[in-house]
Amino acid sequence: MEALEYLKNRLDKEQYEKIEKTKNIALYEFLAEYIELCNPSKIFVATDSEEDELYIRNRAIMYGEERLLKTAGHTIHFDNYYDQARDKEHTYILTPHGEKLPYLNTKKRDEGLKEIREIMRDIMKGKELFILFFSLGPKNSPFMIPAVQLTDSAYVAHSEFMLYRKAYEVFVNNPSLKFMKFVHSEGELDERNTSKNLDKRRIIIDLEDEITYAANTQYAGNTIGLKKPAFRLTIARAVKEGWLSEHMFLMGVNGPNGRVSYFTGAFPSMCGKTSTCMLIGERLVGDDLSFIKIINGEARAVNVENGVFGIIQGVNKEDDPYIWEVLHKPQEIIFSNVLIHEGKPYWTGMGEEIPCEGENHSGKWWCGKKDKEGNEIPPSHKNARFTVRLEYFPNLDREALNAPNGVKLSGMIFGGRDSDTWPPVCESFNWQHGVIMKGASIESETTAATLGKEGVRKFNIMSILDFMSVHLGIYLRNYLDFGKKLGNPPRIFAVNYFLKDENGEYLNSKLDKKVWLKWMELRVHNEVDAIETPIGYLPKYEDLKELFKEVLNKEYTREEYEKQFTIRIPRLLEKIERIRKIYGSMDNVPPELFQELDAEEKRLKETQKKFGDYVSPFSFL
Ligand code: SPV
Ligand code: MN
Repeated sequence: MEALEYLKNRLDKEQYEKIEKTKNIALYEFLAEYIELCNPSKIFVATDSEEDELYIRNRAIMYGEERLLKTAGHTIHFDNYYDQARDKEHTYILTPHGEKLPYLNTKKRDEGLKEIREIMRDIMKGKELFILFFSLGPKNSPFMIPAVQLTDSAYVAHSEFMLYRKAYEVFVNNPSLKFMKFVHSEGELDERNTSKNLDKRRIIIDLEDEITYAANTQYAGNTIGLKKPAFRLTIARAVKEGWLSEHMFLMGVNGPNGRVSYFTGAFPSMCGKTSTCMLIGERLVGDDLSFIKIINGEARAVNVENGVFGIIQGVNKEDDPYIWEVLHKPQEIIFSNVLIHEGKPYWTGMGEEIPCEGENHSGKWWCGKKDKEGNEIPPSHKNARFTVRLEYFPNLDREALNAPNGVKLSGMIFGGRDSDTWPPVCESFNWQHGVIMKGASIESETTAATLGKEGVRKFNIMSILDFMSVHLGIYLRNYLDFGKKLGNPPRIFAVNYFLKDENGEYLNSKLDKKVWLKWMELRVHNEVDAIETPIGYLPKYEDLKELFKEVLNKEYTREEYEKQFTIRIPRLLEKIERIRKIYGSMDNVPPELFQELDAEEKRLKETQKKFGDYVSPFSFL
């Protein structure tokens, strides 16, 4: 009880009592250790009360991390000009002896802990520490992972209240509660209230103690412990316990006669993840992270979160009516790294004229302004975002969001930006085929929005590569085994919204994805037939023709269908070769992976012999 004694000395009576009420000794020890290390000058403990939440909102304004905008409830937060995205380079997974992972940086545990402790010593001097309690997944459910966040950023604390389920009461009701731990400090701030010491920016993931650290950064993808730091912990925990923690949206697709079927979807960024789960007329449950567990013999899924930290670039009235509506109401919204002019937010691609002056992530801004490197600064950063609660969305499936046992998962969708290989939609033969040939084979072409060459294919297994805190082979082993435990595992689909013809023209319109979803919905209930091809099941022309008419009131021609669904054998064979090479260079890869690659290659080569390089879907009838 030394820890409790220590806390009594460091906290005001009112704050101390909130902690003491939990009777959680592990919590006392955690808090005492990090208060001693970071040495804040003031400490606030947030319960689940409205009053405590309001205190934090006000602190964000008082400390200048957020500023009020014209519309009630709207605020703006800026991150440092060089702190606009996840810092992969300075994110480390700690491993016992510094063992390497195929794609992420690792560090020897002792050394990593020593380094972060040095960086964090006295880092909160002069600052206020916020102690916060949340749950990953629905509270008091088989999915719940309780979590405690320590942060000296009122912006981070405020964001978490919008994005996660409050859980102080859960702690109070269960003194032996185990929890994940997140420690963040924005470090010293500059005159714009953004993190100053970016050279000491670190994100450290300690899988052993299930604790993460973030220092000298404010960008939410680095600092919101429950989001991406936690995700690296939950991937590892899921592998240990035999469930799935995925970088996936969760949505309900409306089927015939009031039926709703739930799908998860994994897409690399800028490949249609948000636009799919926000489709007009369907049901949003979550846009970023899902937990999937087996309950009573069924795969069931929940949204880990309770809010959206979404990309704002390109959000306009026509393409994103739901988001547009949410962003234009007087309700709690944090805009980050957009342009502010006369108290109003502006962003690239909003479909309105953008003023030629204002304030943005670079400070005072004007059209044509250049940065230190000589690059022209756009009005809003391409990764500028909005933070809101899910409850604001008119398309939210409230019941699904709050269901303690989640929803029955009917299908999983994998997609990437692919101009020339995959057809627009394809169903795998079975779980193993889908896991390997769809999920584990995702590649996505780089866009003009990222640095480097355009159109380069980047491997991104399950769109989770940035967070892959365990060895890929072990992750895949768990995935394959997960399906084996299910009598009727979710169907696995691949989609590609970016297929082009030989002249470089897109073969599909933005809205076609709705038709693919409706087709998948019918497939999971065995209500439409499909064509068996070497890469999986493709839709039949007649079914799509009917769906295009019904869903989009569009005449879908045989010619369009044939172009879109032609099996491009040379491209598919090249892809198999690339994927084989990637996994071939690793150890510990499940042998099923190579078996699936070989089998698909064989099927493709046989088809090639029979029909040539480019095979019309009609050939298989
Ligand atoms: C992503 O990049 O996948 C995001 C945003 O969802 S971040 O929180 O930065 O990870
Ligand atoms: Mn994400």
